[in-house]
Order: sequence, then structure tokens, then C-alpha cells
Amino acid sequence: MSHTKTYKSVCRSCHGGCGVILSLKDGLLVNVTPDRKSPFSRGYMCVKCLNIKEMVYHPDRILSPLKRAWDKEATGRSFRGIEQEIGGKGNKEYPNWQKISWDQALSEIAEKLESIRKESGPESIAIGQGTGRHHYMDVVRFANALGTPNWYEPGLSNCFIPRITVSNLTYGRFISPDYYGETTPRTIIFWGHNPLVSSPDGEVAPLALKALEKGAYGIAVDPRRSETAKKCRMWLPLRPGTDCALALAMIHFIINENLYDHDFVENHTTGFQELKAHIQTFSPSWASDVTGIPVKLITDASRQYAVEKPSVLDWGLAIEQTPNSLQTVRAIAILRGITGNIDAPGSDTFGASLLKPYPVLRAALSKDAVKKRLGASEFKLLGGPRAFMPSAHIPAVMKAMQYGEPYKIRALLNFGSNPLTTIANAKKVHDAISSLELLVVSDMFMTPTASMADYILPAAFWPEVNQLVEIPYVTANAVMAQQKVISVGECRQDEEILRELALRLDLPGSEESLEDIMNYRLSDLGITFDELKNGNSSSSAAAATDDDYGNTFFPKLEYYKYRKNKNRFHTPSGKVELYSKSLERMGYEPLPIYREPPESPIATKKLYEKYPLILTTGSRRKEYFHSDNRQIETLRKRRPHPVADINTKDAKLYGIKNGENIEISSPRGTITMCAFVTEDIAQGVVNIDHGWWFPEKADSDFGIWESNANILTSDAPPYDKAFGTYQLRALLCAIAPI
Ligand SMILES: Nc1nc2c(c(=O)[nH]1)N[C@H]1C(S)=C(S)[C@@H](COP(=O)(O)OP(=O)(O)OC[C@H]3O[C@@H](n4cnc5c(=O)[nH]c(N)nc54)[C@H](O)[C@@H]3O)O[C@H]1N2
Ligand SMILES: Nc1nc2c(c(=O)[nH]1)N[C@H]1C(S)=C(S)[C@@H](COP(=O)(O)OP(=O)(O)OC[C@H]3O[C@@H](n4cnc5c(=O)[nH]c(N)nc54)[C@H](O)[C@@H]3O)O[C@H]1N2
Ligand code: SF4
Ligand SMILES: [Mo]
Repeated sequence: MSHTKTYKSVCRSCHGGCGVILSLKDGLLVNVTPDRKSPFSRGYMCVKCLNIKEMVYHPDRILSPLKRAWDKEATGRSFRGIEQEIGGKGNKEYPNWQKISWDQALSEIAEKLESIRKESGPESIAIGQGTGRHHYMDVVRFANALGTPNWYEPGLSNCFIPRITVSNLTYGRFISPDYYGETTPRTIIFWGHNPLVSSPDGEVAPLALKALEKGAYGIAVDPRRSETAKKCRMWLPLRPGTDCALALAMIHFIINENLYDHDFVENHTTGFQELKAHIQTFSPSWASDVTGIPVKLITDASRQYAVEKPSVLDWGLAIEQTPNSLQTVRAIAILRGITGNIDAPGSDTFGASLLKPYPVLRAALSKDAVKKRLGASEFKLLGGPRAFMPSAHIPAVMKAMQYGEPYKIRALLNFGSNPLTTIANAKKVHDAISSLELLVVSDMFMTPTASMADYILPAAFWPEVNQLVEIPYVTANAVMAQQKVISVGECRQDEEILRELALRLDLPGSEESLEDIMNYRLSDLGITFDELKNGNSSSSAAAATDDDYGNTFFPKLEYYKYRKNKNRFHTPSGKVELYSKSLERMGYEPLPIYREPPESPIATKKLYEKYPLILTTGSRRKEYFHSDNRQIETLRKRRPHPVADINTKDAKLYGIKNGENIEISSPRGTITMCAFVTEDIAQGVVNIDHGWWFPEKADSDFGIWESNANILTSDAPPYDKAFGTYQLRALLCAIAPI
């Protein structure tokens, strides 16, 4: 008689972090329920995870390696994702593809990589990957071992790297909100961030929500009254792309009104006098004109944050998607420094960094290869030696693929990413990918990108995967084990695929298994992956936790860690660097300055006449993780179409009704979306979904040219000078009914 067995794991249908219990019967996943004992998610689970069985056993899943069976020489690369149902539902075949064994796929790919590497050097092989999934650091490790400096991810310059780098430069380490300890913040600013939808992304939604419910005063800086803004007491609906102006004015007000933390500033910061002189021109009334936020809201928010402490400044992605990302993030970071909201209970804290860093084999990359990293000499904090995680600049990689400048990128290995939907200027991405000699895609589904490949490798999904999960990212106050409980078809975990390739190519590090790596990372805690996974609380390390959380290691948080370090922060001066000499030495402004978005009512007045609305893209939606999940029926029913949020007054002006299809145009193209007419967006701003393609339209290019936000975005210069950030938000657009 079979019975149900349960396993504790961690959901990773997004960046991951919610505790789950997976139930199995006869080797099949039959149920997934929230883990009420998880100290982070505390019984919370979102719709993506609730419908995980549909994803795992979806009839469209690719279950074995596929090899291109059409004549590329004759027709060129094109979308070849058409499927046929053979023998009833659930048995999909792809007539343009041949099923092959893992051994054949890996051996053929390794052979091709080896010959390209010999002929043109390892830099001619690019490695692309998607955002923060289980295999993330392993892909970086593989790129280093292979000897190519040209790995990239569509986040990085446009996501998270500016926040991490600026934190390191300003405070010495990355910082994240303290929703984990016993002290509830009194004030929380959600700045360009909507964690109640996008969590876990540094914090977990239920904990942020609990802080608000316990009385924290919420302030949302967002052109949209987002799900999080609706729970806040104050909403600052700014013009997209003007965040730096707002932050400068807040610094101005806090300093000039003497609301700053004198003790912290005197003892723990450098450059206060220079900062004070610098911000004098950036008054709240100046910022009000730039941002569109009334002066009183700016000053009230500044006073609240500076005075009603401890305060959290929970910053999000929106501050990183314009070509002034370095200075925007710096200006916001300085607010913590002048108010002393650093590493105190209930403020932003440094975290415990429990794990040893992932062994990415950085030393395996030759000096010569490092010099060839595309875009690195220009964007020093993205690709240079001082970069947190040096990577290539995507527009430069695309150019090298398409035009062979400065050298030809001949092959791309793409893990868990759908660049046709997630990189700016999708048409260019398509042309660049079309010029590749070899394209290998690891994915679970036939995506538009996968359908152009030479080989598709069937990836395992998270219930089929072992890995360590850190919460929050980078700072790791806790470590959890995600565990493999099922196998589906011939699908393999990406780390395994990478190791198999590494073994065939005889790369450094290939002797180490994933388990070796996980155990090495856990070694400071005196615990193994197996012990963590099994919730082995009798092990010495697990016994050190305050509570029995099962598969989670979560020691008590420590605060004011700099005090233990002789009152020194991990910066060159040992202080919080309001004025950054490091930036100055690299040729960047040491104090933050505001730059108007390159495409805006002020910067491009003529263009604004033709495109009279401000476009922002990509606010997260609960049902989807970027381009994922469009084939999951339950989720698709909840959100069947791509949506554009438009203010009621704008809708009236352009004759648009709620729920009807409209055209949205930018200087780069036109797409169609469904209008959502609402008061919850600033007048003059249009917010559109990103990541859209239509799995059901395999016979017409997956509808990739219909509603893809990245047809409207720009990969062209100017870029942020340090990170190479391109423009995904704060662009211009026009709208019209169809
Ligand atoms: N216009 C606009 N564009 C944006 C953004 C925006 O706000 N606006 N945001 C940007 C940001 S911040 C980011 S981080 C990027 C994200 O960009 P990407 O990371 O490219 O996005 P995804 O759509 O998540 O990539 C998903 C693919 O990975 C597959 N997948 C899921 N899990 C696994 C796995 O375990 N293994 C493998 N091999 N495949 C898996 C999915 O099936 C899917 O096809 O998008 C960026 N693009
Ligand atoms: N469900 C789900 N969760 C996700 C993801 C997903 O695709 N789906 N993606 C994950 C990834 S990779 C990331 S990076 C995070 C991002 O998650 P968040 O950091 O929360 O970012 P977004 O939701 O993209 O945008 C946050 C808010 O910024 C606002 N905004 C738009 N333009 C501007 C602007 O110019 N200034 C300001 N201040 N606000 C602006 C939007 O209206 C939105 O409400 O989410 C992660 N979590
Ligand atoms: S928020 Fe993310 S980790 Fe939590 S249940 Fe949803 S998809 Fe999973
Ligand atoms: Mo991201």
C-alpha cells in the first residue's frame, strides 16, 4: 500500500525563499503546502507556487534533449517551435527537432565548443543566463573555467548590481531591511519597490506586511499606487526617472533642518561638509518641479524618515533602470548615512553572511581573457576589476554577435533566460542571436529563444533540484535547503549539465560535485547539506539555532557589527563614505548629481510632442516571473493579457476605455496591450507589463512582436557611466485606441 511522504523544501518559482512542504505519493508530487514553521514566509505562499504541479507535469515540458533538424544553411535561424500532438494529450512532439540522448547532446556540444575555443579563443563563446535561479553562481563558475569573460545576465547593469556596488562603496557591505529581528521599524520607505508582489527579493512579503500592520509608517515612492503603496500612509507619485532629484532634496532638507544624526555623522561618516555644500542647490522646491511631487510631501517624508527611527529604506529595481543609476542609487544610499539608519535593530542591517562565497574559480580566467571582456574598460563597475561580479555589457555582446566587432561571438550558451523578451530592443536581440553559429538553450519549455537553438537541454525545475538558498540575498541571515524530491522525464539540474560539459572539456574544477560545493559553503557552520536538508537539529550546528525550523539555519541576528570591528566599516576610510574617493579615483562623480532621463519632456522636447506620455515598464505581477508561466492555465486565466496601466484623465483625453486593446508606441516600435484605466497611476505615465509572448502561437513567431515591452525600450547610448545601464524605464510613448 502506498502512502504519502512529505519533504520540507524552499519554493523557487521566483527568486525563492518561501518554505514549502512537498507531498509525494508513488514518486509523484501530489501536493504542495506552505511551511508554517518557516521563520520567513510563516505559512505564506503565492499563486505561482500554489500551481506548481501544473508547471512540473505540464504537457509542454521538454523531457529529453533536442537537436535542430531543419536546414539552417537554407533557411537561416527562425522560430521553430511548432508542436504536434501525437497519440492524444500529453504527448507532444516537435517536428523540427530530433530527440537525442544526453550523451550525444553533451558530447556534440563539447566538441563544437572545443573547436570554436581553439579557432577563435574562449572569448568567442558567450554565456547568457537569467536572473537569480538556483544555478546562477554555477554558470559564472563555468564561464570562468571555460576561460570566457563574456558572461551576462539581463539583470546586473539594470538590476541589483548598482545597489550592491553602491552599498559596498558607501558602507563597505551590502545592506538589507531588518524585518527579521524583534524590533519593528517605525518608518519604512518603499522606494521604487513593490515587495508585496515582488518578494522574496531581499525580504519576504509577509514580514514587510507584518511590519506595516504593527504600525510602521509606510511611504511609497512610486508613480503607481502599487499593492505596497496601498498599505502605506504616504504616496509620493513621482515622474519616472527622477528619483535622484527627490533623494537630493531629501538630503538637503534633512541637513538644512538639522534633522540628521549628529553623533553618527561625526563619528562614522566622511565627507559631510562637502555633501552639505554640494546639496545646497537641490532644494525641495527644485525637486518638486523636477519630480512632480508637492513640496510638502517631500519635506514630510524626509522628516518622518529622519526623525521617526528606526527607519528602513527598502529600495527596489526602479532606481536602477535609467542611465543615471549609479548616482541615483548613491543619493538614496546617503540618506541612510546621514540619519544613522545602519545596522541598528529595525533599520537596514548588514546581515550575517553565513555561507562561504560560491567558488566561482575567478583565478581560472586568464589576464588576457579579462582584458577582452566586452564593455569592461568603459563600464568599470559592471565589468572591471572593481566590479562586484564582473560581467560583459549586453549591448556590446549583441554587437559582437551580429557584426563581429571588436571580434566575433560565435556561440551562446543560454541558461534559464528568454532574452528575446527580457533584453532591451528585442529586434536587435533577434538579429544578434540569428547570426550565431551555435546556440544552446537550457530551459523547461519551448520558448521563442529556445525555438531558435541548435540544441535544447531539458532543465529540471525546483522540486527536482538540490541547492542552498540564502535569505536575504547577498547578506544571508539564514540558509535553507531546497531539495530534490522528484525526477521528470530526462530533465537535469543545470549544475549537473554544466559539470557534465566541464568534464568533457576537462575544465578546472570539474572534479568537484555540486554536493562538494554546497558542503564547502556550509563548512563554517559545521553542518553538511544532508544535515540541513533533513532538518537534523541534533547536529551541533543546527542545535545552535534558537528554534527548530527544520531545513533552515537561522541564528540570532547581531547588530552594530562595526562596533566589534573597532568601530570601523569595511570601507577604505573605515567610515560611511558620503563623499566617495573610490568613485573619484575611477573617474566618476564622488557626490551624487541629477541627470534628466535622456528621453523626457525636458531633454527631448520635440520628441515629447510626438510621444507625449512617460513610459515605464515591467512592474512585477503576482502570476508571472518575467516571461515564465504564460502556459500555466490557472495563472493565465487570472491574467490573460498583457496590460497597460493608464490614468483616468489620460484615458479620457485619448478616447480609451477600460479593458480595450490599445496601441503603445515609442520611437522604436509599436505594441498592443489591454488598457487598465485607473486612478492609481500618476497622470501622464503609462506602465506596461514586460515578458510577454504567447506559447499558444508557436506557428506565428509565438506572437513575440505583438506585446513585448522590449520592442519599445532602448539599448542605445547614453548608458550609465559606471554600470552601462540602458533604458527600461522613464522613456516616452504615445497611446491610441485600436
Ligand atoms: N522591459 C523590461 N525588461 C526587463 C525588466 C523590466 O523591468 N522591464 N526587468 C529586467 C530584470 S530586473 C531581469 S532580472 C530580467 C530577467 O530576465 P530573464 O532571467 O531572462 O527572465 P526570465 O523570463 O525569468 O527567464 C526565464 C526562462 O528561464 C526558464 N527557467 C525557469 N527556471 C529554470 C531553471 O531552473 N533552469 C533553466 N535552465 N531554465 C529555467 C523559464 O522557463 C524561462 O524561459 O529581465 C529584465 N527585463
Ligand atoms: N511575481 C514576480 N516577482 C518578481 C519578479 C517577477 O517577474 N514576478 N521579478 C524579480 C526580479 S528579477 C526583480 S529585479 C524584482 C523587482 O521587484 P521590485 O524591486 O519590486 O520592482 P518592480 O516591481 O519592477 O517595480 C517596483 C515599482 O517601481 C515603480 N516604478 C516604475 N518606474 C519607476 C521610477 O522611475 N521610479 C520609482 N521610484 N518607481 C518606479 C513601479 O510602478 C513598481 O510599483 O522582482 C523579483 N520578483
Ligand atoms: S513568493 Fe516566490 S518563493 Fe514565495 S511562494 Fe511565491 S513564487 Fe514561491
Ligand atoms: Mo531583476
